[in-house]
Amino acid sequence: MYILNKCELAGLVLALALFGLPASSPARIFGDVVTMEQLSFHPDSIKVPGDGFAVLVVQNREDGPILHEVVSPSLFESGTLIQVMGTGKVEYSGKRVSRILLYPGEEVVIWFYAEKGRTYSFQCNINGHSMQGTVRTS
Ligand SMILES: [Cu+2]
Repeated sequence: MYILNKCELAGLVLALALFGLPASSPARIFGDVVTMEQLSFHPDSIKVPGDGFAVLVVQNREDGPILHEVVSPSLFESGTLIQVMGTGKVEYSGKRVSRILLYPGEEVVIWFYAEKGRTYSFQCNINGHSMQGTVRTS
């Protein structure tokens, strides 16, 4: 069996997103949307099919000038994370994504491979925030 490498996977996912789905609904194209509002993630738990590609969109929708971060050792680990895109600032530790900073109005699109039976958690702990979200797989 031929196994795609990560770049090919990302290209495939991107091609599917751009050409394979109806253009009417951005949410459908880009996957599950989690917003940051009033210092929490909404919804704080989402479910995606296991053993497949998943797309998590995180948007900072605060009314005030509140900076948030997305930190996720499980989502950002090698073998899971495929690509990160968006208007936020992505920080790296070596080659790994360490966190994503989002100002109000910014969003990030996280492409990853969701393994069956896993729970991927993500957090924002900046400035004393204690925000917690999870992606569960079926
Ligand atoms: Cu925050």
